[in-house]
Amino acid sequence: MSEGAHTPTPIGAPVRRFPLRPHQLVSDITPTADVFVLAPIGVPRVDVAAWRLEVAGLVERPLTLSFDDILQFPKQELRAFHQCAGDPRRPTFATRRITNVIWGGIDLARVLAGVTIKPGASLLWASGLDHGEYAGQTVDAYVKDVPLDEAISDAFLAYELNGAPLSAEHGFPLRLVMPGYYGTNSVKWLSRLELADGRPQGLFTTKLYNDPVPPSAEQPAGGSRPVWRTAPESVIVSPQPGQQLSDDEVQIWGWAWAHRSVRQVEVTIDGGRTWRIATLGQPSQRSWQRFHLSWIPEESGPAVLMSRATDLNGEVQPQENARNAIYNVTVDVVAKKGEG
Ligand SMILES: Nc1nc2c(c(=O)[nH]1)N[C@H]1C(S)=C(S)[C@@H](COP(=O)(O)O)O[C@H]1N2
Ligand SMILES: [Mo]
Repeated sequence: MSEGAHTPTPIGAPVRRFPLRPHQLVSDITPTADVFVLAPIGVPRVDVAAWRLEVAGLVERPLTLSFDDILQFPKQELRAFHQCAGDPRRPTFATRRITNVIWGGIDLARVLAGVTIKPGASLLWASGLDHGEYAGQTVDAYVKDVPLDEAISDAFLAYELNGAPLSAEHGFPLRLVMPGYYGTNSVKWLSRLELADGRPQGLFTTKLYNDPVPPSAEQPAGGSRPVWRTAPESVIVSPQPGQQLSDDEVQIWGWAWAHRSVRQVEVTIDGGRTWRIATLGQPSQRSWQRFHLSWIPEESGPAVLMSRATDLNGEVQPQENARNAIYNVTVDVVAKKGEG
């Protein structure tokens, strides 16, 4: 590789696109055209022949890989939910930007096997090629970090989405995917991985994407926590808001997900007074899980349906004021039987 001056990658216009509402999440695998796009700094136009991935930092043997080098590893697939945490400045606002996709690429561990990690490395930094203006500030790269141990066991380098090459918007030619983590950690247009012993000091790991943690006995002044592992969450897909139901049996169904899968979903048909345990499917790899509950409406009038997920650690979806707050659907029941 030539060591010439670094020409900044040309950047196209920013894109923010969120096509689907919860009741539109009808397929298990979200079609690529319906996958949200978050490129707030802009979409880099990468010349794949000149593109390189550097692996550096606390390693004995730094690496520089071309796209052809990446393609030499046998291709793997990863089914995983893909969720945007929402505006980092509004951590308690639920946006429900959720999809479920199939990534094609390789486990990060395949690449790290070649570098020999030095003692003390605890975080993996990932840099994207986008640069420009974000929230009134100038940034020269999108840089994120994730815990190294979990990156070694879980992280994926993706060059395909749902069986087709990654589009420019989704991170061409290569992106990081941290399954079970909020989408912000899955750095697109990946150019550099660095193993480090502390957090990077950029905008996206300091001022942004750190949730406030309330004061506690251990931390009297309170603190902050990186937006990493996905909190338990669920949405009802059907029935949809405003739908008219009769008193025939209906299937209430939807999706539930969490960092390391959901162990229980409960559904209420009376606005939260009583909860019933829904039937819950197993995740395929790191995908979301389908839940369903059959219900025979009895009384005419509006009914408020909600679902709430519990993850493997026993953490339950909160009612409100949270990114993963419970979603509700009001339906209109018109009963035929037993009415005058
Ligand atoms: N380089 C880079 N990677 C990025 C971002 C970004 O702005 N720049 N946005 C992140 C955020 S906030 C999300 S939610 C996901 C969105 O991925 P998608 O557009 O492919 O759906 O990419 C993440 N990776
Ligand atoms: Mo996001």
